[in-house]
Amino acid sequence: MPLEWGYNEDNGPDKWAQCYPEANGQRQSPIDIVPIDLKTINTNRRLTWKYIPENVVDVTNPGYCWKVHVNGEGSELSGGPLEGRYILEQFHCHWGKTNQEGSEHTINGEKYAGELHLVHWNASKYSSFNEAAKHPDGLCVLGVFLKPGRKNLELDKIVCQLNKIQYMGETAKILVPVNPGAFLPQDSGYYTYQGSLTTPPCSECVIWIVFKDPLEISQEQLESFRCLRSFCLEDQCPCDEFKGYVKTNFRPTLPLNEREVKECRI
Ligand code: 1SD
Ligand code: ZN
Repeated sequence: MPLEWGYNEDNGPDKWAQCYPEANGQRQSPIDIVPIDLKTINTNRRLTWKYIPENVVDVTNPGYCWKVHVNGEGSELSGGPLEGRYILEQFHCHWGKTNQEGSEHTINGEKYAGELHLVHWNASKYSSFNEAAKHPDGLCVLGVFLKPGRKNLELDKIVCQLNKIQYMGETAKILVPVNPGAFLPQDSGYYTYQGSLTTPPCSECVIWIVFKDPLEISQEQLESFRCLRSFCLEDQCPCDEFKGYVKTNFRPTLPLNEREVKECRI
C-alpha cells in the first residue's frame, strides 16, 4: 500500500488539505523568514538542552524520511520562548532532489540543502506526545539547516545504518550513543514563531525554533538520504516520477498571516 500522502505529483503538499483540512489553516509551517517581519528580542532566558546519548534507540524508514526514536526520559529542552520542560521524542530530516533545495523553512526566499528537526513535547502540561500534539503549545521543534560541506561524524552514526532501512517499514537499532546536542549550532541566534507540523495532519501545535547557523554534512551523506525508498520491500515499486525513491520531502512555505516571528540573540 503506498502512503496516502507524499511528495509526488499525485499526493504532494497541494493535495494534503483534501484529507487533512488543518493543512489549510492560518498557522501553518514552514514559512519564509523575512527580515522585514522580524521582531528582534534579546532574551535573558537562554534556550537550554540536555540530551542523553545512550537513549537514542533506533532509526526507521516511514516511507518519506528517516526518523530516529529517542527514549526521551531525561532528554529535555527549556528556556528561550518555552514555558516548562519539553522532552525529545524523535528527530528526522528533510531534503531535496538537488542541493539547491530541501529545507522547509527559507530565509528571505533562500533554500538550504536540508533541514534537521528535533521534535519535543511539553511534559510540564501534557501526559504524552499524542496528547500534547492536540494543543497549541504542545510541541516544540528545533530546526537546523543543512548545507553541503564536511562529513558530520555524529550524524554518520545514523547514516551508516540507512543501508539497513532502505525500504518503508524497516527499522535498525542505533548501536552507539548519539548526542543530538552535537547537531545544534553553538551560540547561534534563532528565529521562533507559532506554527504546525509540516506533514499531515499538519496540526497547529508547534512552537518552532529555527537556528540561524547551518550544520555541515557531506555530499555523500546527502546522497544516502536520497537512496531511501518510499515503498515496502514486498510491494511493487510505485510508478511515480521519483521511481520509488525518497528524492524530496520538504513542504513549500506557507503564508505568515497574522503571526509574528521573533529573532532571538543568545
Ligand atoms: O515531519 C514530521 C513527522 O514525521 C512527524 O514526526 C511529526 C511529528 O509527529 O512532525 C513532523 S515535523 O513537523 O517535525 N516536520
Ligand atoms: Zn520535520
